[in-house]
Amino acid sequence: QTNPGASDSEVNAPMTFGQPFVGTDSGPKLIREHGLLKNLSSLGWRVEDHPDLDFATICSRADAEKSTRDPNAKHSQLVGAGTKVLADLVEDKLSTGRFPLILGGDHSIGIGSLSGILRARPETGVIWVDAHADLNTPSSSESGNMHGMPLALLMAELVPDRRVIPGFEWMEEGIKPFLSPDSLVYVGLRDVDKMERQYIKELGIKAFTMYDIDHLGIGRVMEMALSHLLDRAPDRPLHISYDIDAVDPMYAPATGTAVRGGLTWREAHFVAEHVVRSGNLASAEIVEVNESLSPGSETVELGHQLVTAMLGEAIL
Ligand code: Z70
Ligand code: MN
Ligand code: MN
Ligand code: MN
Repeated sequence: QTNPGASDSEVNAPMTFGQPFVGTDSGPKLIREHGLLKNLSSLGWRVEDHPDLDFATICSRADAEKSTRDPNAKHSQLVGAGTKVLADLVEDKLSTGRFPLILGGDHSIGIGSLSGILRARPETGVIWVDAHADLNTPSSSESGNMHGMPLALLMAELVPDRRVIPGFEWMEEGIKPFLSPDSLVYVGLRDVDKMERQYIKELGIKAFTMYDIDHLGIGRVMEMALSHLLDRAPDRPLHISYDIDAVDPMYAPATGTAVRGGLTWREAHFVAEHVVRSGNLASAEIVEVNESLSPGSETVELGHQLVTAMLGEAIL
């Protein structure tokens, strides 16, 4: 499968403030050093390698403006400032016809990526591959870590006015990016908080947990996931947000919140390979690779392979 003349824009978003560990910002650099550019070129992409977003500078300005409100969203000024910049960049790449490939960083960057995507193409369907639901609101979160909140911040049903979270006032300006609960599908869930479980049920969000993957197999699960998003809107664009912790820690130990009982090496690849085959994939993201938590493991290699698969590499 090649993409002759297709243009891809690699956006590097080395965010760390959405979670407690250092090292999550090394993901883009390591995946790039693995030969990603050459790989994507040989798949037919014209790659535009965007320099790393400089969150240290963007966020230090935000830090100086720190508010006294306490929304139980740690570093919300920093995450807010960083994701605002990412949203503008992703929106711009999409509206000029490019395919944004976003390398994280922790999963709080999803707030920025999806805001940009939904402003450019509000009808986008989202496949969220993760051990976690990332659906906490600042008030439901037990940790206060913003990488556990991106999807809630995008749903009007859960956070109707984002101005209550310091740093996120920008989400209420201009086109407000909201994700409809029926435009989201989860794959790989196995560590869901009590309130998240309630939200998933109340909002009727389609979720394929590890139980479903054991029961039906990954092939059937991915068919059902895509048919949920595409049956009623066969031409809509799709976005995949791939948290490396969806994969079993046997293969991807270098991540902040490893949870046993995840996707195998092949299941992890299949998810990416199958989404590409729909022909609707318009943007992709990989997050939470943190080499420093398990140095020398094959996690970076896996992350690199999953990105390559999401950009169209097939076995034959
Ligand atoms: C938990 C929380 C989370 C990623 C951990 C964990 C969230 N539900 N997300 N690792 N990527 O803190 O809200
Ligand atoms: Mn490699
Ligand atoms: Mn996540
Ligand atoms: Mn996760």
